[in-house]
Amino acid sequence: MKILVTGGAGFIGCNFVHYMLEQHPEDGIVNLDLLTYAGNLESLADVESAPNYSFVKGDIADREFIMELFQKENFDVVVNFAAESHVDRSIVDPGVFVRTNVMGTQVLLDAAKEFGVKRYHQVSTDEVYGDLPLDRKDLFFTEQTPLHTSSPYSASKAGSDLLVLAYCRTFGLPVTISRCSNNYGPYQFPEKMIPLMLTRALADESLPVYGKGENVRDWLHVKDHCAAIDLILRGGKVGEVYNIGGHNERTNLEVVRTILAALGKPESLIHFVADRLGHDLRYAIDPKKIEKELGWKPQYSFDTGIRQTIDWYLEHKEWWQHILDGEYSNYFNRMYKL
Ligand code: NAD
Ligand code: TDX
Repeated sequence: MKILVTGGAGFIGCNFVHYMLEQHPEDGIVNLDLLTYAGNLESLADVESAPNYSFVKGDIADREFIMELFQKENFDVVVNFAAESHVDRSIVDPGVFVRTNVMGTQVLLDAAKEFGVKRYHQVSTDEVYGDLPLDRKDLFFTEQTPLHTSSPYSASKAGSDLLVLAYCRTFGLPVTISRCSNNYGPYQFPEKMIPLMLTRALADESLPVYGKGENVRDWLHVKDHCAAIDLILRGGKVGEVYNIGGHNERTNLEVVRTILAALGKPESLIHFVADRLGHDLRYAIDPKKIEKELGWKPQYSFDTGIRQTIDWYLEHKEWWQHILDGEYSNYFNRMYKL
């Protein structure tokens, strides 16, 4: 299979590229990424000379470029990770979220339709379902939960999901969608909560916890997410949505305290700051469908996954230090001698 992975230089995309090259060396991977602030080729330095992997710099919203690429490469499968992904940034500048997440997705769908792609997979999020109340632990997001978004980010992701389903119903495009909970693990950009708190705690800097730290997220190890997408590509039913999550709910304060304890840092580093606008209270996935239909089971509990993630950040200081220094953006030019 020849697979186009978009956004493969980002956090989940680069883990997916690693996962697929390990699990399916018979497949070819083309990684298309615009290398925005969130794209980092240093995360793929170990695979860049693999014979079945190549990188292309480009924009999913650039129609001419995308059409030429699809014509040249003849992809069997498209997995679309490319997106603006940070909720806080969507509150400051919603426009780029609509451009990349909605319009970029539409360009990819048109190309997939035009060139007869056999499967188009959209990587979506549980945030399209809105949030759940803190005092109703019995409620979970199922695939039937209505879309009810809160932030410009989640609205743009819901918009792209609806387009994907429309291209399936109207044009018969063979699509699948996955909606997962908060990912954590190696190579996550240190603007997201876990790596932000980790890297700041290591520097003895204050940890900005929004509101009272009571909001709940349902943590999914990125490797479990990659395994789930792989299963959907191979066995998922066309036109279906699959929720992915492993029942690992924690309040933000619990997560921050776990990180501090593991690093031997004091809780006095915690600073409660003004809440995020429109802050979703609780996310919690019901993963029964993917467990039952595709036999997916998460391998990581939050306790083992977070320990391994902390160790990874401790062992890969150079990777995140380059990001904090801005050095990583020079890597592309150095590697490709531009
Ligand atoms: P990320 O921000 O780390 O990576 C996004 C990647 O997309 C970057 O490499 C960036 O350069 C690239 N990109 C951005 N705009 C582009 C464009 N116009 N053309 C080509 N490439 C472009 O994001 P992530 O956390 O890895 O998330 C990947 C996907 O998973 C996103 O679609 C996101 O909505 C979804 N998701 C993420 C999480 C999470 O917890 N991180 C949870 C649920 C769903
Ligand atoms: O400085 C912070 N302080 C804080 O209290 C940051 C950055 C976050 N938080 C809180 C907000 C959230 O309740 O931590 C929680 C997690 O925040 P993020 O890491 O920004 O993730 P979230 O907003 O939950 O969204 C993530 O999961 C779903 C991803 O960024 C999305 O791309 C994905 O769709």
